[in-house]
Amino acid sequence: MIRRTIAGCFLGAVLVGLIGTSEPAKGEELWKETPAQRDARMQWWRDARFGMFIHWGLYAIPAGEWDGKPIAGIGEWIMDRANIPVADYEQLAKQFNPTRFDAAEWVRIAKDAGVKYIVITSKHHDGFCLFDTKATDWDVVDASPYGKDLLIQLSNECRKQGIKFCTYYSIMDWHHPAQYRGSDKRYNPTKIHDGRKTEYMDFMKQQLKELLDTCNPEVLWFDGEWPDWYTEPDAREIYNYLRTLKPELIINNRVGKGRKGMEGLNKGDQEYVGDFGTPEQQIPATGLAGVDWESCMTMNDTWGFKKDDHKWKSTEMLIRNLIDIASKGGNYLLNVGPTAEGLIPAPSVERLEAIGKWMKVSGESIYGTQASPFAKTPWGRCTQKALEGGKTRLYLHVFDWPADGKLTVPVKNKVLGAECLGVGKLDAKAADGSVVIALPEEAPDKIATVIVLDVEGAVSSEL
Ligand code: JFZ
Repeated sequence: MIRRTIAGCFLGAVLVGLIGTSEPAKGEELWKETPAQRDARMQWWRDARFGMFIHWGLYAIPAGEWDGKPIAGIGEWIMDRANIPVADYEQLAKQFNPTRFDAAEWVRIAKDAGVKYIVITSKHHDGFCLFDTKATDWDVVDASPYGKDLLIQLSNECRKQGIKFCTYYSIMDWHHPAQYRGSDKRYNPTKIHDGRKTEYMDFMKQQLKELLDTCNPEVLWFDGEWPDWYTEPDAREIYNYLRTLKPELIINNRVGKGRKGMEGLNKGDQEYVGDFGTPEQQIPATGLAGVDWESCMTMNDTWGFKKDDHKWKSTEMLIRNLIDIASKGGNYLLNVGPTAEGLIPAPSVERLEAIGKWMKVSGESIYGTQASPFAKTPWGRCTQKALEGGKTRLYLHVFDWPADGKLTVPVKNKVLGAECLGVGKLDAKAADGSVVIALPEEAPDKIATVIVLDVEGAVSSEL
């Protein structure tokens, strides 16, 4: 099942040859690849631009309520927020029976929305595993009546339907016996029992290898890296371990301690491991210069399902967020929190369908594009693609339809043609150092209409 690139096999073979084992020595610097190697590894991810996050676990059962009281905050944190002892929380597993879970349906919903990859929680902070781990019985197969590995089903279905399977893994673990609550009796951040760190590092490695062997994820999306006992050298060990097992694997910045400055990779005095930045619930104003990044965001106010959270963002906001992020050179990881029965909530499905409808007409303005060349576009956003022969295709996402029917684009390049996606050819002429495109009277899409403008040469920012 595990596929490797030729370059990856070669790298792996050299390493095995050098150190005589598949596990690299501590300090081995696998992340120091050439820019060309890195570009090749990141290519599919950069082109994808849109992914679906799935936060699913036992917390979907209480769904934001404990002892008959609503618990404030994000749903997957209920164990911490309601101060639930481990033994009480463990009782939830006996009720976890998502009989309505249908992997094919989830992947269909994702694919129809236009996402190119999914990232699902394999283990959140509560430690409960959605896969059949041999490292503990605290998993869906051993502890729940459902009794089947959820991630194998989903990963198989992703491959069948042609989207990438990726998985989230929390380093902080409120259930593992090597970790315990701090003196303030909070779960966050955990402390580690004296002398038990190696045990926990080995536990993580065992689980991560199991995930690679059974689900073969394309991205490992770490989280919960902030407890003090987990250090940057630990992060390097985990990063190297994984890239040795699967050289083409992509790993987010939360594997290490470099999550600073809009959660990009802080390249100041120290070099941190991790392949992309992870701004959370925010879109960096001008992107993150020099690093790959992905904004993860919720559709309402929680990641894990909460039955009383109805604060859904509008379809307009979600589509414009996707465009905004692409125009700044990032990816959008949009979350759903399925119910304990295994259903993606209807308001999420509706919104994903609407995004999919927009993507069917205008998706080429998102996939495989680069950040806008312009600092300012008062009517909306812009993405671009390099065409053969040094030409440039600009995708102009119009949010505010000009009342005079003229779209002014600040380029001096020779115009090769213009078109409105889903509508047809438009007239475009040079005028006073800009290009003016004659638009239809009414916006064909009130949320965002995409105008394609092809020009000679590269476009440099003048505004
Ligand atoms: C983390 C998780 O805690 C959360 O449950 C969710 O999975 C999200 C995607 O990632 O969110 C965090 C983590 C740390 C902080 C804030 C949000 N923090 O330290 O302020």
